[in-house]
Amino acid sequence: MRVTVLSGAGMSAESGVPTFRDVETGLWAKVDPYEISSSDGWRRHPEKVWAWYLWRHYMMKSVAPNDGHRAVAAWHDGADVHVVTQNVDDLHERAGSRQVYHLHGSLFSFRCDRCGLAYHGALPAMPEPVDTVEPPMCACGGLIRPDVVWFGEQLPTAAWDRSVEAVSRADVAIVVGTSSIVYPAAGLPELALAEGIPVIEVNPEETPLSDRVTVSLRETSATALPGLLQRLPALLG
Ligand code: BJW
Ligand code: ZN
Repeated sequence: MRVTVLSGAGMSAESGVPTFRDVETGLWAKVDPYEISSSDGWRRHPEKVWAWYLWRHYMMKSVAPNDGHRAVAAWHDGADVHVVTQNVDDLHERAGSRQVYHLHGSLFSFRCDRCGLAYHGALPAMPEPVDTVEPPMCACGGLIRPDVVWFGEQLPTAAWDRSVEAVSRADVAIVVGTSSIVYPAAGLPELALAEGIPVIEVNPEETPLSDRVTVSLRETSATALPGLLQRLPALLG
């Protein structure tokens, strides 16, 4: 059985990582996404963007995988599992998943915004958010940025290609914890459906995808994913 998991921020919510769009607790309840997570925002005020990502980097180092991540990792024992994630954390890998494709990059990798050189320098601890921190400068004069994908930027080609292949070859796609509004990632479940592959959505809330999927489970990831592989025959008939 080939299972492709497509995960978003809700996958890590029960690990204590805030989602983006929750009205009260979401990251973007406090900051404007197009100021803080776009290439234009970076050009306008890199010191604001850098401070925000240092805080998120610090937060992500202190969290642990939840039962949802662990369930997906355990599926590797009996199935060919591929994980396509929009998340920039490393919780799937830390739970033990092996074939993980990061569509929106990683918050554990940094590079120069001009020459692309990887940055391995120390990062200041940032337990609380602050307004501004000057980003380090590369020898070429560029600025060090997180290796994540902002609005208006292309997704990494290799991760995208592997994700498309993993979806196209899947027997079932499981979409977990994403609002399914950010493209091109949100096009992957549509691709599965167009190819006749069953899609199961796990999300406590309705999304624009909900009325098109094969099965919609209104549960959280840490509740629904343990045992889901065993439930598949009953769910898919
Ligand atoms: C639970 C739960 C629990 C809670 N269990 N579930 C108009 C139409 C179509 C496209 C566009 C358009 N205008 C512009 C675009 C393109 C744009 C886009 O899609 N915009 C739309 C928002 C309109 N896309 C791009 O720009 C992409 N690039 C691109 O298209 O390149 C081509 C191009 C190049 C040049 C010019 C033009 C085009 C890049 C997108 C990059 C997104 N980057 C971010 C930031 C990454 C770094 C970081 O982490 O800071 O990625 S934005 C943010 O959104 C982040 C996420 O990965 C992404 C998706 O969010 P996600 O994961 O869905 O989280 P939420 O918060 O939205 O949802 C959480 C869900 O979990 C909710 O449904 C909850 O109910 C649920 N949940 N608890 C299960 N316990
Ligand atoms: Zn450089």
